Amino acid sequence: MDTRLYVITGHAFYKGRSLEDVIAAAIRGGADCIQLREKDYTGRQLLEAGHVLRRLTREAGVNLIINDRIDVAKAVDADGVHLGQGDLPIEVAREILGAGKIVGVSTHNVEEALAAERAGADYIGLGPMKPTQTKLDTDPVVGPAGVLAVRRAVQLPIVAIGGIKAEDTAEIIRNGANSVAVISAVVGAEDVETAARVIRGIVDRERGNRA
Ligand code: TZP
Ligand code: MG
Repeated sequence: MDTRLYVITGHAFYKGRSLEDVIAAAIRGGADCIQLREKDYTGRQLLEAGHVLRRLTREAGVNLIINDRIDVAKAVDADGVHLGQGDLPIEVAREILGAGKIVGVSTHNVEEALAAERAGADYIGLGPMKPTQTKLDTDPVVGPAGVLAVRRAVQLPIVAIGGIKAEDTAEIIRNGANSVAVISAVVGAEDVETAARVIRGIVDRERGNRA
């Protein structure tokens, strides 16, 4: 599951714009994976948003991942799910979703990264890179230095997350992350498309520079 700019939904940041407008702009700017994550949505609201995102992502040929909810992922025929440390285990998600689906896991250190790899995850989220107002219950900061340690330990694609802005991106990619995942820096931007394009450009440049 190679991705370069992984954009996660966050309706609180939309400034009155629609989900469809915000995510379509992010995709035009270079988002190549979209995750539906709305902690305060009902199942019904997630399903509705999931259908909108499935249409947009399918048209654009980008992956759609659903956070936490394997049932919603199955219902909208998403490309996969993203699981936290407390969510259902990877093998259960695979059993429910069937073959060929993407399963990502949130990790916060080398031990969790190794466990996710052993359990057969397709990629790991790693964070937070910085403190963030978007997820206040967040774990201790891993930081860009933590990416180096995890990169040495696992082969899996690393998607860095948490408080990432354009100016943080180069160091994170240089330290071995494949991709950055962002909420506020893209979906909360005045110009969503440009914000995505700037971050995507940095990822492309730094990955191109990688030995
Ligand atoms: N997981 C760890 S930090 C975070 C999540 C979902 C929030 C990321 O949001 P932002 O606005 O990019 O800091
Ligand atoms: Mg979760």
